[in-house]
Amino acid sequence: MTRILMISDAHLLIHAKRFKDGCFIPFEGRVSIENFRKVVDQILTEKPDVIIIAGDMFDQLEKSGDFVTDAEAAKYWPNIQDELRKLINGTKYGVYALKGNHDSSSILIELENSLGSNFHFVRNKEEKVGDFRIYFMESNYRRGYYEIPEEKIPSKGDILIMHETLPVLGIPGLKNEIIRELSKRFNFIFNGHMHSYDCGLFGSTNLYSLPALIPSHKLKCNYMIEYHWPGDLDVPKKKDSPFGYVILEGNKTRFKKYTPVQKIIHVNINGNNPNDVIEGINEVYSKLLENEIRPELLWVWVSAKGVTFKDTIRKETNKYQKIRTLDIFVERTDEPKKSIELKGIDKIMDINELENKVLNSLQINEKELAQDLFDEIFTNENLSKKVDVLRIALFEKSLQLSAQRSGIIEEHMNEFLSKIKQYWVLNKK
Ligand SMILES: [Mn+2]
Repeated sequence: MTRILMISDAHLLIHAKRFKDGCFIPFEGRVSIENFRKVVDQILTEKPDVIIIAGDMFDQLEKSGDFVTDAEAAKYWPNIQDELRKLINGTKYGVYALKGNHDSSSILIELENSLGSNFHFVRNKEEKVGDFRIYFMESNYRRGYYEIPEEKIPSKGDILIMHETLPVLGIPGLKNEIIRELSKRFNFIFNGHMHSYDCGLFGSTNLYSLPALIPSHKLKCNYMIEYHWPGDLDVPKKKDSPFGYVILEGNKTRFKKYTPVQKIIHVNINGNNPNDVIEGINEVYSKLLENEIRPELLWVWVSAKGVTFKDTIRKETNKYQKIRTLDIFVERTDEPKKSIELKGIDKIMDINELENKVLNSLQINEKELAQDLFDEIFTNENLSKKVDVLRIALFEKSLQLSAQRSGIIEEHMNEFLSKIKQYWVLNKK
């Protein structure tokens, strides 16, 4: 019986972009490699016949849409390739890799060239591996698009490996008809991209969602410890590791856990105003420091209610340099924030008013990006200064710069700026 082991979404190279200098590997990158090494050792004890990568193993895609430079990624390659070689040598049929939406083909081609004939980069193709016929469907994922073109829907086989968005937790994803059709055509479907293990979704008992192999920059509900503020900080909510891989043998599947080196923490602050949130952050972070001997291994994602700007929180978390705060989410409330106002114009316009006006005038797909821009530009610090012509010009310039970084095309940016301009002029008179 062929024993297949599936891994997915390690996002190994994502920390490469953080520091663009020389041969310095940031701490986060080193921890990822350490995790990868540990999980590879664990995988080898399972004695799989073949290892399948279901996408986003390497991840060279930056938020801007650019790829991490090869020079940056190069620092990681010797380590990553060593581990991949171990996997290849520990199996009968080697490693098969599917490209995820964060992977670049050039990397997978290069791996195929350097690792030899037992590393297979497969695209929209069926392979016979041991007892199984396995179809590898390359990711059709695009933001806001959840179809699979007719000609790309594979015909039939034992196993389908794919990397698509599934419609879980209220987020949009692959259409139910497509899921049903695929689950009729294959005995097993294993899907990457979702970062969490699940089976039998949408009534398709043969559909499996693969876990993320190790933690990366994306939390996607994969925390292991959760703090709630206000709440009893001595008893945070704890969960088993959600990371790991899946083994298929005969018609039996098993999810095997991997316990990462670092602690993945979700801090949930529920405040009524910025002062509350600041207090909450400091209480939770002090508790974290108090309880941990190696605070650098605390990887924290913060979600907060009661502030408009991430920067308010970032300022506090920055005081705890040892703790790694990976990302901050701010839950928006629609109530106007009286404390934050645009000064220097006759009628003081509330920031929420401006933001709502601008956002409402944009297309849905531009809204999210515009919201990011607002987060970045409208910090408390920026707003406390008087708005004058020069400041408006600076504001426009910063918007343009962040737009470039966020991959917004110039035409859209200009349209966006002209919309904002109306409001400045309107309110100056
Ligand atoms: Mn993905």
